[in-house]
Amino acid sequence: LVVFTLGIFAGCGAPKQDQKAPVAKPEEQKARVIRAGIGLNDKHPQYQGLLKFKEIVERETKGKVQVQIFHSGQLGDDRTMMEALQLGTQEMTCPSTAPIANFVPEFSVFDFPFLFPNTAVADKVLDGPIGKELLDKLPKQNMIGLAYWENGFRDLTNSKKEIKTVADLKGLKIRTMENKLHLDAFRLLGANPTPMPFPELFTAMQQKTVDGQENPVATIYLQKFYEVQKYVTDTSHIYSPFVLLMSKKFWDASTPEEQAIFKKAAEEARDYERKLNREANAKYFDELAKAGMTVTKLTPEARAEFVKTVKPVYDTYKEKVGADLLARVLAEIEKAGK
Ligand code: KDG
Repeated sequence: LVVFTLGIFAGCGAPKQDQKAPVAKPEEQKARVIRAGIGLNDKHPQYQGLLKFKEIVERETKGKVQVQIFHSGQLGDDRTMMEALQLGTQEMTCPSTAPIANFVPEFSVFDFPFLFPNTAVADKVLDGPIGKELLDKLPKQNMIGLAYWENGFRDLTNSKKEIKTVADLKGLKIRTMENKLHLDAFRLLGANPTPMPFPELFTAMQQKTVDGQENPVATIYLQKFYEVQKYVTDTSHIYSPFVLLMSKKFWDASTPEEQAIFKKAAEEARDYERKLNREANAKYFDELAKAGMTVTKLTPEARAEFVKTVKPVYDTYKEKVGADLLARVLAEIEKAGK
């Protein structure tokens, strides 16, 4: 009896011999999904930029490609997400160039301290031939670089004391991104730097595992770092570009028309993200003061001392990024500034 009953149930589920799998008409085919993950939260211009990217891609592909956005490190930290892109288990992310340098070392060339004089010059270099030359190195790492977005000029915060000069940094435990050049720059400044993924940072500051960190003002304000940090100084020591990255697996599985849409959407959303980001970075210093932080502006002399103290990384990292590449970046900056 048991065997008989099981036989009946098994028979129910089995497809009939003559039954064919239904063929979906093109418009009924399931949409392909881009899961885009970032470390920052949904208040940051980077998230707004991704919403713009989503809007363009979904409209132009007539819904055939859908974009889902995951903020606040829900899909992991920058390194984990880039590894997922390489494997094809996640489709997009948008890290700073600093963690990308762990995959393509040349990306550190944009992270030299006090390199870009302003955002207009940064745009010219990044959106020009050198920027493209670096993006073209990503496919070898199974990633596609769609466009440079902006994180911005990084400023310094801490919970211990006001930083007016290089000497004030002595011994402070500062979280940096996972990038050797950043670590060395902070060692030269006399700090005690420690690399840490972004999603762990807030708790580390709250629990005083680190004294301070450095990020653009938009991040400091929008991530509410003022709740756990007392002092902010406008060091602007490094300009951080973002790179909008796509998994090469997903890119290769897309039609040339779709690829063109991704590229165009990445660039349109870039202009929007940069605009919002610049507005945010201009306005949030005042907000940080209102939120109770002590805001310190470096005197020209103090700034000159910061510039001089970190200068040796230009020698140490020249060979690592390529002396020729660094020279060309410096020449482009010179040209763009004129
Ligand atoms: O979403 C991007 C962030 O994860 C990260 O790149 C932000 O500048 C950053 C940092 O300090 O980690």
